[in-house]
Amino acid sequence: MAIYLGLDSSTQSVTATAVEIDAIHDGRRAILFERSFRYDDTLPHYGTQHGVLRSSDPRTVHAPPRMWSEALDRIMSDLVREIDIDWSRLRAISGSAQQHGSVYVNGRAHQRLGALDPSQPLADQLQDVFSRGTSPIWMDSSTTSQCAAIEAALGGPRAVARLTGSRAFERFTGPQIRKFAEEEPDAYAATDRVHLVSSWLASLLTGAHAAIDPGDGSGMNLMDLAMKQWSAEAVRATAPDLDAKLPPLAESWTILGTLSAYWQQKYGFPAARVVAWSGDNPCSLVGTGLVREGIVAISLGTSDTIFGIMPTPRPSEDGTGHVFASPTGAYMGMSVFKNGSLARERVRDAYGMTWPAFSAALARTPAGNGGATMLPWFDPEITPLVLEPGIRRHELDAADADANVRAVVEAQMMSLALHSRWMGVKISTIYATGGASANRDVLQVMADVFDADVLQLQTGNSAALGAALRAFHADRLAGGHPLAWEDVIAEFVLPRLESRLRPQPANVATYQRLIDVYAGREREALSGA
Ligand code: XUL
Repeated sequence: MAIYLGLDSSTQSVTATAVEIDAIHDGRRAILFERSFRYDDTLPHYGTQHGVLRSSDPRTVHAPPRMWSEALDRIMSDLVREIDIDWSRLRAISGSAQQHGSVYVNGRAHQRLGALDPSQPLADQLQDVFSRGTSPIWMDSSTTSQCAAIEAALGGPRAVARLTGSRAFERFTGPQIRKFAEEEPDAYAATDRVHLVSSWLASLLTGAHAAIDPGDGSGMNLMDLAMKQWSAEAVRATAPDLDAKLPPLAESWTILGTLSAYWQQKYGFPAARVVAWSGDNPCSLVGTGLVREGIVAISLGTSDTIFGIMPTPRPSEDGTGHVFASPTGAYMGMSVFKNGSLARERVRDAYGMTWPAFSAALARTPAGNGGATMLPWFDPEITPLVLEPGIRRHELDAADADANVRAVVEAQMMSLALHSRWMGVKISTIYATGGASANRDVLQVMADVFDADVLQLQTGNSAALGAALRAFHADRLAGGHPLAWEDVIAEFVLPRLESRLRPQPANVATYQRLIDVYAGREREALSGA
């Protein structure tokens, strides 16, 4: 029985999911365990709130790369100490990480990665390798001028979208690198390698600078999406000498190496294969089983995302969405919303509610909220682009707790529906994942707004499961026994049929009217009227 491990380094927490597979007879398949901790709770010395460091400017959001590194060390140590299984059966490990965040390291990193001392904590050995102490993450929207400069150099937003899969977005790594090079040229010059969170953590596991996979590479505005290679033009338009600082790109199923001596000697892990890491959304595509076109998934996490597979890339003409390479070898379409779980939490906390009370408020209020709506831009928003945060209420009494709960959820669902129209897919079934997908009152609003059936999956953490399944896929391929993706995911990502929520016709009719009202109010707010 082989064990495959998937790690997910997300905005607020780190998760490990292991699956067990009878590889010889293709028999037993089971999710062995899922384990998680929040950075704020377990690593409080980094001073993060919800996993991030904010500044007085709401557009700037960073996180400490040493914290992500220490979290990796910590979860690996938790696994061997607290989970009583025979770890010598671990065959391969892969990972998922929040997308776009960049890790800047100097020339010392190369040697240090290859000589990590098992008698010392990992984080202590990384004190002097970061050429930028904190990393901008996907919640950062401080690079509008850099986006404009890159788009101007490459022929405009549509040209950038056709080349890289997305127009220049504030959180994407290229604009972020450009800002660093402009504002801190010396520190940029001292940077030997610019990693993504995913490739940095993979480097720590193998003990050598790891490649970036095309799935996560698509979130940089630097990769030629059709070729899955760095675009020389985009790299040149971004920052000086960047070509020498980028890790290579390698297919998502590449075996990067094996767990280095540090992990073997310190924790007794075997020399398991380390498979290229990817972004959390590309991993979730696998972990929700969307390996063929037709179904979409909605992940309700720190960010809310909607995504589905695309056999060939069709970039969003209106500039809202993204096309990413999928770790299955195809492509994926996606739209991303920053005001996800933290916005739901803000409303819950503003009215002193628990989650059950939040659900009860949803259950006792009518679909459509009597026409009351909220534009839920607690933080600057990605989709649609809102740089000045602020919530806006229409016909909504701020003192009415129940109506505000319904308003935030309806706004999120209507925005997901409006801003995924560019994908041109008639959505009839949605797989729901992410923390808030456990809330069936929220999912009923989703079903009614989209006029689609909504199904829950066996696990809420599809990113970590997707990483574990990618490790399985790559291990079989490397061993000369490739499996079709349907066979990789079989039994692991079955939607729970008993969980099916169906749209209620009367509510669907209500939302078909309200979504136009919502779109109008959104347009008005965006035009500053
Ligand atoms: C994707 C995005 C977010 C992060 C969150 O483009 O910005 O979904 O990946 O982890």
